Amino acid sequence: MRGVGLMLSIPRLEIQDFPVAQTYRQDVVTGLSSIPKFLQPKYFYDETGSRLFEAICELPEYYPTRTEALILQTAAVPIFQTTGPCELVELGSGSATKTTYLLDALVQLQYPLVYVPVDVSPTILQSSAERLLADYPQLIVRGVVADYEGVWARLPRFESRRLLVFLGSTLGNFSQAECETFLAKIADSLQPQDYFLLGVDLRKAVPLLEAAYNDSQGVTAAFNLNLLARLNRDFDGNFDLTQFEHWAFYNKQLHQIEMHLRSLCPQSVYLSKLDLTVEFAAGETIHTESSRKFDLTELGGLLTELGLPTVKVWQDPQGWFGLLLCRRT
Ligand code: AVJ
Repeated sequence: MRGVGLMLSIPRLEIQDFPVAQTYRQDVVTGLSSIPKFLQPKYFYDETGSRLFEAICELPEYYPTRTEALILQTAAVPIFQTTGPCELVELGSGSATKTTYLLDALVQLQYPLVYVPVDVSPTILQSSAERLLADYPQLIVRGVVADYEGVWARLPRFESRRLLVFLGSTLGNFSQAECETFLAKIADSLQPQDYFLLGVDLRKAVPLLEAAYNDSQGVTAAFNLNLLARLNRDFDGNFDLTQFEHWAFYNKQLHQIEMHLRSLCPQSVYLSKLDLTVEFAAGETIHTESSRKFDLTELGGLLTELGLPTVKVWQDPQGWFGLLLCRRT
């Protein structure tokens, strides 16, 4: 037998499973039966889709990931000098590549390292956590498998203060109304004196925006079309991927990139496991994603209204991307 209880140790990794809403079937039926047709962007991220998204982040035309990383390098230490010691909760942590800038800052300031990644993919969560644990010997990870739709509001707390992080301009996938609801839920889930760190893509010259979603190597097109391959696989469908094309453009009125899949001919598609027939006219589209681009003043106003006033904002020198540190009042 070992000593008398003095060796008690805490496991460095725990992953908790919150049930993810099972609405995939219904969402597909609803979207493909609507006029105009649409599918929710969260369904891009099967294994191939997640891999293609990582490839998008490395594209020369896709500036957001690299620009946000650059900002984080400068901002990380000042962020924690503002917040003081706190636990780090990240929504949609994914590969957690950018998280290392934040963890490095915690190390540098000699603060405790408690990281709570929240992601829908248990495999990505597990592998990114293991990599971080190997790189940061003082780190404790309490991962949660969940989607963004509210379960994270009930996360157990490990430190008295929390920094909730939502990076990569994922907020841009929400409509204005959804965005307000989501941010209100975030404000609601935080306690006074907690902090919220938000990374958002900003409005800029249209050619730059459109190039980021129409890359010359066709990776974004493959990412978009993969959604049809996924539906074929999951619902035994017969989408002919050569009869659809990727279409992305900037909608100036709504300040958003829109991605669609456009039918090249009149055609009929059958998804056997849904017993669903979908008719397409030539040129008809499925709207697969909106990626809104933000105005910092406008967004700051909304955050303040919701009880999350901005305490500091960082941007890259070109003003392409913004990082907002907000404090729960
Ligand atoms: C992960 C939603 C921020 O909107 O730029 C990249 C997804 N889609 N290229 C974005 C995406 C096409 C990305 N977000």
